[in-house]
Amino acid sequence: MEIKRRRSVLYVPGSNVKALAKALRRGADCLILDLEDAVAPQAKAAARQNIRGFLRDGAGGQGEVIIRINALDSALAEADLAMIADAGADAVLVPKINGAPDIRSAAAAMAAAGVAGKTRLWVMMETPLALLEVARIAACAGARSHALAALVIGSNDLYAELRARPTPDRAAIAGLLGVCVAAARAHGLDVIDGVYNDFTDARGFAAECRQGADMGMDGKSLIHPAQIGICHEIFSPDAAQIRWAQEVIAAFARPENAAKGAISIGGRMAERLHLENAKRILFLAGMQGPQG
Ligand code: 1VU
Repeated sequence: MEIKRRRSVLYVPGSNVKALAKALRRGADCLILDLEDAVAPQAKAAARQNIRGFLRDGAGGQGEVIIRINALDSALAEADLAMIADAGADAVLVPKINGAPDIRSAAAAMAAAGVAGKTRLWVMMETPLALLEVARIAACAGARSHALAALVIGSNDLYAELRARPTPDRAAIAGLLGVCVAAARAHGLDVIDGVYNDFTDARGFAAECRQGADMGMDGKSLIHPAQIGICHEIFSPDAAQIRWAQEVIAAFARPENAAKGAISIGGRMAERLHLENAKRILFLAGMQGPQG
């Protein structure tokens, strides 16, 4: 399975030339250049041109660049995809999907527009229907071209559509987030937590990052560069996790453990199934290649 570092996923409005100009230098693992909600209707065409320029001149760094297009059933998506076909991107993020048929439609629209097959598909999980259908959506993973790679939680839309109230513990949506993580894990996808709107509230943001990381989220959607440092701190493996991973890998590599499925490490059981997680931890810590 491909492992990507996707701890921090920063939205940058395609219409904000100033923010785009410095976006790569901010240090986020991934950038989502937005053509949808962050861009006013009269600014869509200019935003496309800005992003085209960014992709041609600025991209190509270490992280992934993802373009969030307008909804597939809008009059805008075709032009968004035509621009991406021309300029290239690592992935296309499709909003407002409701079920597995939308995944197939999105991949077909990308192909029809001439978007390269290696361009991945990311989808927003932001409608009640999508949340109810997430197992079938995630099961669309595995396509050879325009492969589904990540689920991105759209918590602002979700709260609004559920008529739920946001609270610090996210009680209204926590169960749904857990199901998204399970669906992603079942089909080898990454899952990126939603945004925290108050970018001046570092303490509240850190608490929400911790909650997401504890749940199994691979990273967090960000709206402001000030959120990147805290996000990296919380979504990166800590010293104890790294030590555990090194011990698990070293222990299973010993000849006397070659035929064992479960061993004791410092009085705690480790099973072979922990090996993959241990390799992932070392990769995320920058201490090992993606293949282990
Ligand atoms: O110091 P500089 O002047 O060079 O730069 C400013 C500003 O341009 C930059 N900055 C950003 N750069 C990249 N990406 C960003 N998202 C971003 N935000 C700001 O940072 C420097 C300091 O900025 P600031 O503190 O003065 O903040 P502003 O008033 O400029 O901007 C605040 C908002 C909230 C408007 C801005 O951060 C923003 O537009 N964020 C992204 C909004 C967005 O993309 N919304 C849609 C995704 S959320 C969603 O749909 C839910 C799923």
